[in-house]
Amino acid sequence: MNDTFAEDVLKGLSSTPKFLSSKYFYDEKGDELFQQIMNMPEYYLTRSEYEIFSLQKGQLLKLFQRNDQPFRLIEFGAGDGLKTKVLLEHFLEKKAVFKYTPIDISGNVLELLSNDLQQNYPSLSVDPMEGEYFQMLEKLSHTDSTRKIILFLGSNIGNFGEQEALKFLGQLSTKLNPQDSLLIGFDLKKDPEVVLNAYNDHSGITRAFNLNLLQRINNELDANFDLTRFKHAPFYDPMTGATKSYLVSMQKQDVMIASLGKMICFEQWEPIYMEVSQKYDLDMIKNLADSSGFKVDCNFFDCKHYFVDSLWSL
Ligand code: AVJ
Repeated sequence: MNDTFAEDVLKGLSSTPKFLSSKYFYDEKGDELFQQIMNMPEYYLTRSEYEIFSLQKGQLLKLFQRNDQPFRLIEFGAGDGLKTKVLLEHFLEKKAVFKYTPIDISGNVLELLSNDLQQNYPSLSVDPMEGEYFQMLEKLSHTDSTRKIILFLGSNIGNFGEQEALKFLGQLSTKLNPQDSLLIGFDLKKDPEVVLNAYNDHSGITRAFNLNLLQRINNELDANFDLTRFKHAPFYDPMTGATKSYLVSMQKQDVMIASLGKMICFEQWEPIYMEVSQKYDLDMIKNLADSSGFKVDCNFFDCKHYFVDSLWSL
């Protein structure tokens, strides 16, 4: 586990241009900072999806249940499940027959979520799986033929960028049965100022979230990044919809990563590419579905049309 982290850091910081993978943001401190991000006034994504679920949970249940069939809700990367709870609560109230399977690579996250759900909804059947998404789907397919509804929410797909998203979804489509569906959350193109502010908040939480990855490298790989010498710089390109975050070295400097025995040299104003948060429009979404083996059944929007949860089938 730590080995891949070390390898990926070494690879990214030895490349031109330098990059780090946003999947490494989420150590304990990173989890905490992301919680804070979701509560910031600028970070509209969480609230938009929460609104979609609150106002359209009835319609979603109808589509998930079809002719009163049982189903299994499988959530990729569930986190604290705050938004999902809106659905779970409603489905229980309507006496729907379903199981909830959060999948996550962090056993810790899963245990917190499962305990919390059992406490709050004793009648809910929770069946968590710890591991990689596709491996766990594969495992399930041997033991269970119940209709699967995959939840991939919160614009998590945005971190893949367009090409990687295509690859991921193409693979996913081969792991599903004809009756299965995918509910996937996309952040939509909108006023560039609104997008940019979500990644450049006034309180500096997103800045801290990015810098925390350098701190993590200091902690886990015995490096000596001076966090005050890097500037958080996010950009939104309204044409491609890519929001990219960089940490830019404010001066020429050398950083030692002791456990790798590696010196990393920065020129003044040299960036480290940290994250992409891809924004979509409806044409891009339709193209993505078509070219990955899905079709779009139905789109669920919030009132402002900031965000869409798109229901796909094969
Ligand atoms: C968890 C990928 C949905 O890209 O909006 C939030 C992560 N990064 N602020 C996003 C994130 C900076 C977030 N996702």
